Amino acid sequence: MSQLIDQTPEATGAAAPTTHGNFIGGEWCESVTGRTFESVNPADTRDVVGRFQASNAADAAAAIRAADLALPAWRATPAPKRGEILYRFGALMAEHKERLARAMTREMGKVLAEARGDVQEGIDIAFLMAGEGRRMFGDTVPSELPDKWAMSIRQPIGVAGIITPWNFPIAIPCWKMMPALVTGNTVVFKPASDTPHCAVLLVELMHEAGFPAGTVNLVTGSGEDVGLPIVQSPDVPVISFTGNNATGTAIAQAAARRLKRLSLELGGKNGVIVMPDADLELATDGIVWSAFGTTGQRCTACSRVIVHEAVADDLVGRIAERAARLRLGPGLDETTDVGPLINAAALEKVGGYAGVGRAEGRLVIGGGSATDRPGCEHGHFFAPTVFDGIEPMDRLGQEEIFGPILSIIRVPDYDAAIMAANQTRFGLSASIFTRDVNLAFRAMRDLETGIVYVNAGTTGAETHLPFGGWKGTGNGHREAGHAALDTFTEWKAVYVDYSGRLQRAQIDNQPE
Ligand code: UN1
Repeated sequence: MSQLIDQTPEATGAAAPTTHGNFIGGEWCESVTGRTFESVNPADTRDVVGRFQASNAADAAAAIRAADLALPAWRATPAPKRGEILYRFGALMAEHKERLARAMTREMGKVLAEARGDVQEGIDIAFLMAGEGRRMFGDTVPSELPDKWAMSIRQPIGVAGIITPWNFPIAIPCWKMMPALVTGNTVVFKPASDTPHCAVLLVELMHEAGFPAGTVNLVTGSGEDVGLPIVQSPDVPVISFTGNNATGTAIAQAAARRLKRLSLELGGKNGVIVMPDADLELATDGIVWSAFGTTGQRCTACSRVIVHEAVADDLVGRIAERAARLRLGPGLDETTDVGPLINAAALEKVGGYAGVGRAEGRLVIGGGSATDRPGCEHGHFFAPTVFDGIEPMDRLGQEEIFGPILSIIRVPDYDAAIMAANQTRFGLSASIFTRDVNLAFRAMRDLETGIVYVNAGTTGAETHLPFGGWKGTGNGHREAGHAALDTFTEWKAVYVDYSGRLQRAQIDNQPE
C-alpha cells in the first residue's frame, strides 16, 4: 500500500501509521475519493492504529460488481470444497490468534482475554460452517403420489451485504460471512469505522486461505457513504446487519423497497433475575461479568438485575464490593479487568445515562468517567456503575446504554420478576439464578428472549446454537447454529415424477 497513499510522518516524528486499502476483486486498492480516515486506540488516543479508505458509493459499486462476477463460479463450486476453504481459514485464524487478539485489543479496547475469546468465536463458526459444506440439510420426503420424488434443497441468494459493528470485530463478521460463503453467496463486507484494522486482518487471512478473487470484498468507510449504497443496491439481494435500532430500522426500510432478505441483530436490555434461594456468590460472579465485561459493550450485556427484595441488600452489597475492585486500564495489560469505551461519543452518551440514573435511582458505585485513574488518562474510560431503586419503566430500565451501567430493580416475587424482565421492547437474552428446578423451568418458558440462561449471566452464547432476539432486538432471523443458513439461502422444493404419466397433486390423490 505504501505507494498509494500519503504517509507523511506525524509531527512528533513517530513513524506514520500504515494506510490500508479496500479489497476488491482480489486486489488491495485505494478508494476513488483519495481520502482516508484514522482508527485510534480507545485506551490511548495518541496511538493511531492505521489509516483506512474513506470510500464512497462508487467503491461500493465496484465491490458489488466484483462479487457479482465471482458468483457463478463460486456457487458452482461443490459446497464441501467451499467448506475446505473455510477450514483453512479457521486454521489460519487459530495460528494467528494471538496476533489478531492483540490487534483487536489495541483497536477496540476489550481486554486481551476477551479479545482471544472473540477470535476463538470466529474460529468456532468457521469450523462449524465448514462442516455445513458437507451437511446443508434439506428434506427428502415421500410424495403423496406414486412414482414421484420430493425434496427440498438450499441455494445461495447472490451477493450478500455484510455490515458489522465494532464490539465483536472478528466474531461477528465471521458469524455472517462464514454461512454466507459456505452456502455459495459472495460477500461485500463493510466493517464499523471504529474497527477497520480488524477487518483488514481478517480479509488478509481469508485471501490467504484461498477464497477466490471477488468472493470476499472489503470496503471501509461510513455507513452513509458505503453502507447505504450497499443496502440500496439492486444487485445485493441479502443484507446482514448488527448494530443499533435506529440504523437497523433505516436499513429495514431501504431493504423493504427491494424486498431484500434482511437479518437484523439490534439492541438488548438484558435482565438477570435473582431469586431468594439463589447462590448469591455465583449470581454476583455472573452479574459482574455480564455487566462490566467488555465494558458493558455487548448486545448481550446485563444491564438490569431484577432481584427479590428478600436478598436485594445482600446482593447489591456484593456487586458493589466486586465492582469497586475491578481494575480499569489498557486491555493489553494482563492485569486489567475492564478496558475503555469505544470512543468519545460513547463516553459522553454513557455519562449522560449516569445523569439520568442519579435522577431516577440511588447511585451505589461509580457514576462517572474514570480518566483520572492511573493509566486511563488518554482513553475513554468510565467507572463501573450501579444504580439501585430503578423502576422497570424508568429510562435506565428501558434504554440500551451499551456501557458499564447496571440498574437494580427490586421485586416482591417471581411473577413480578418475569413481568419486569419482559417489560422491554428488546428480547435478546435473560437469565435466572435459582436452585428451584420448577422456577428454572418456568423462567425458561416465560422469558421473552431468544437466549435464556439458568444460573449464568446473560453473555456467552456458543456458536452452534441460534443467536438472536425477540421483539425489537431483530426481525426474526438468527445468526450462528444451522439457523444462520436461513438468512443466506433460498429454499427450492424439487419434485421428480418418474411415473411417465400426468399426476395431479391434491386431485389424483383423493381418498378412495
Ligand atoms: C454481541 O454482543 O453482539 O453471547 C455478540 C455473547 C457473545 C456474542 C455477543 N458470544 O456475549
